[in-house]
Amino acid sequence: MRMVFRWYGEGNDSVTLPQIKQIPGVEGIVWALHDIPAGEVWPMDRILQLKEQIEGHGFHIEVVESVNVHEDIKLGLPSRDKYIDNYKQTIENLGKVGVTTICYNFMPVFDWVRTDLHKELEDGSTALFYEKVKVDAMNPSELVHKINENPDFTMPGWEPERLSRLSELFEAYKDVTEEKLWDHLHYFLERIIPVAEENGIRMAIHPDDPPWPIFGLPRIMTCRDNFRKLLKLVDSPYNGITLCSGSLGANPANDIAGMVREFADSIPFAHIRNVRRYDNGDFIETSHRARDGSVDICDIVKAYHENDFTGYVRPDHGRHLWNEQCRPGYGLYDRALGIMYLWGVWDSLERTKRGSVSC
Ligand code: DNO
Repeated sequence: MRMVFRWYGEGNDSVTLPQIKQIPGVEGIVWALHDIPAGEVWPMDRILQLKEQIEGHGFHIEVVESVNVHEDIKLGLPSRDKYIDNYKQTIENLGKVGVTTICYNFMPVFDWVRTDLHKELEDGSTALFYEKVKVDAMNPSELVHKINENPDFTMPGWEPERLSRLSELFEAYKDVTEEKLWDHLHYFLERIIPVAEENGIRMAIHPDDPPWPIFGLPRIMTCRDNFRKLLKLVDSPYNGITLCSGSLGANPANDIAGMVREFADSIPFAHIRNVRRYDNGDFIETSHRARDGSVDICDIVKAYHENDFTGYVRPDHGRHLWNEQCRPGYGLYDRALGIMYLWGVWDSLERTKRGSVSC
């Protein structure tokens, strides 16, 4: 398990590289050029700039999260070829600087969705919360109306330029069934995986969060069967998964440790975090500790350990602790605590395996 930490870049993140340096065992920074719109090529000079900055603090830049996929590719529009060519060029550029893993997602329009970014937990900390009835009640036109009424209405993962095109996008997705979305993913992967392969980069798709359709839009990266299907679309070690225990954990039917055991060789990158599910379909993010949420983080780490996992791992969304002002879910403290929990489980498994006192 190779520990990495997501960082949004200078001026864009409350956490600093020197702070990350003091978290035990973090070897690399998970990064992206967040200001480059989906569909555009990541310029080499910008990549090199960030490389120098991150490496200057003793971290590697092997993991990128994410290179976002243009909506026209997900929609299967004729213009997709142009954006796929740009995507290939970005893969090549990233290959030149030693990137080995690219995380991406194939969620129509929205990335992760929550209804409350600062819901208070019983210990006084706050965390991201999803209230199912609220999202279920929001149909596309209501959503568009809400955004038109309040142009500042936004959520993390909702890129402003996508929001301004929201009604147009809902209209465009009207006829995109799950089956069509699969076809569009297939088309994309058939073209980019050979390029990833040539450049030594493993593509790792992120599950949909939450792992079910929202606002009438299809979502397909949701469960074990669908990951099986994904891996068959293009049979290559470069076609892989970012297994996110928190995203998949929102659905009680997902046996995440089982997925780790089945897909271990196809998981270059793991996101490990916990969520607490409620019977009505709501969920809240908790500390990483197994007993604080509904996801058995210990068993998940055990499953990676059994498979001698040498891929990258990052803690994922954390709670906001001790009045920390940070990007929702991306503070320093709870993610650092999460890392120590993951190392604790991992090191004790190592010790048991080796039967020695040293980890
Ligand atoms: C949330 C993240 C996601 C992820 C993208 C990958 O915190 O896990 O936003 O970065 O879905 O493309």
